[in-house]
Amino acid sequence: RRAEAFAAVDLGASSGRVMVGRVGPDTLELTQAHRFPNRPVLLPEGLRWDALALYTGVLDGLRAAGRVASVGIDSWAVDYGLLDADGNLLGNPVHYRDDRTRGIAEKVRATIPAEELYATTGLQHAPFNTLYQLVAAQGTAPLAAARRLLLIPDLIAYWLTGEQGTELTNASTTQLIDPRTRDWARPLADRLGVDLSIFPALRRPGDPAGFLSPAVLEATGLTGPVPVTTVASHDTASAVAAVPATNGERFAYICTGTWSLAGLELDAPVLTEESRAANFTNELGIDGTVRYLRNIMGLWLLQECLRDWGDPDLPALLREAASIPGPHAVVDAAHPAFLAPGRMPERIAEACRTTGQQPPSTRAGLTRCVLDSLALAHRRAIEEAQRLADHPVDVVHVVGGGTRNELLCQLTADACGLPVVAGPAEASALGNVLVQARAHGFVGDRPAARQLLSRTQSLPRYEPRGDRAPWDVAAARLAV
Ligand code: ADP
Ligand code: LRH
Repeated sequence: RRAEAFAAVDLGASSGRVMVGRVGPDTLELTQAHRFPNRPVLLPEGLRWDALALYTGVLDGLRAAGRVASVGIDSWAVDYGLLDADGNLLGNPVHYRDDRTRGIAEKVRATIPAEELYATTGLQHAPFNTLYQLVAAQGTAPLAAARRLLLIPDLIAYWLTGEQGTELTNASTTQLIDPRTRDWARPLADRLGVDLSIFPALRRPGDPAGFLSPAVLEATGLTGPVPVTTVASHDTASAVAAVPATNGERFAYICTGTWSLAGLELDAPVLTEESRAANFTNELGIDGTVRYLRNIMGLWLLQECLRDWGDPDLPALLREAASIPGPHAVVDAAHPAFLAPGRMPERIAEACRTTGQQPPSTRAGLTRCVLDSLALAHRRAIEEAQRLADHPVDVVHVVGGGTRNELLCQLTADACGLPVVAGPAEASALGNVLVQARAHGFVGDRPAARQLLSRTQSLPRYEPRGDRAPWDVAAARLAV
């Protein structure tokens, strides 16, 4: 068959993009139709997503994309919009970095102990899990008026098609799904007073999700019918679907962007007490897989430093950072203390002092501290995941925007003592495209899709340098 074009709407925490993927038997080409910033807004009521600006970006992108066989949508996890009885959006979706969930996890644990929560949902303990957001919202006017809750990609799909659903991989980040049954954890929701009937029916990657509405066709200049296909709508699930592992390879992955999500693709969840204590999450992937991973603060740390410094030239800063020998000062890059925005250089310096380390005195030094800290957190997550899941690996696939940071890739290889294969940078968009292409018969199963990726994408390889002793020393400085 000849190649066909698919549009991937991929909304990340720092930018949204509409990409066009052309897929054929030996073809996988991705081009950017439109990229737009995703700028959260701090209102008096709290930190909010600008859902209308994102939707406008999506429409502009679809117009620029032109004729495609289908459209798929993925975005960051856990957040949602509420609809009233008429299907209208109730307020601006709350940002997962908003502090409304402070103290809520403790409240939830008074009803359901942490051990039981983990054994039932397999989810990491993160303050922003949808469950905690919903408990925090209990008794508020928007939730009382809401008849529907749509996760962000499902909200965009609803606006494009008029049809509603809840996509499973993203639903698995709500802390309301049982990863063994891959269905709602109903008794748990009942005990916490969370009404699951607010969620529309579950859909799975590959399921049809309606057609662009006449109004959307007119706004984008497209000619219908244009189907929307359900993809792995959690951006990290789409990114893992696009890890270019070759057949039989024993691999770990790191999805690097605003976050670093580091872990393994497994056949079954790991729900042990040890896994809970290590704060690994069991989110769902395509084809019945489990994404067993740890959330690490990621390049958010660097983004926030750059913002504080008035956005200096990144390539120059990275060149300077690369010339500094390391690792010296490091911080715990998985620590939730770094979740909120603001004052990042100072907060990192404080964290250095708290662990008895001299904070770097220059911007390049602080940049190096962030990247060394990320490399160390990557190594720790990958080592612990292998042990907790009894699943050894020989190679680390790094995907996402962070692969454009060569220093981060090299430091990750050095710290892990394993080769790093870097790319694709637009993994979420490619995973989105590949799931659509598969649903429409243009690509085979998961191994075939991965073979296609490894044949067609440019994938630089980083061999580990030096010995790991300095990394052990740096890690010891963080051990409590
Ligand atoms: P998200 O999907 O979370 O919005 P991306 O996958 O787009 O994030 O990755 C964004 C990150 O990629 C930025 O924070 C930046 O650190 C990094 N990045 C992007 N381009 C470059 C580049 N040319 N050099 C170094 N880093 C880059
Ligand atoms: C990355 C991501 C991650 C979630 C976070 C809220 O974009 O989806 O997997 O934990 O956002």
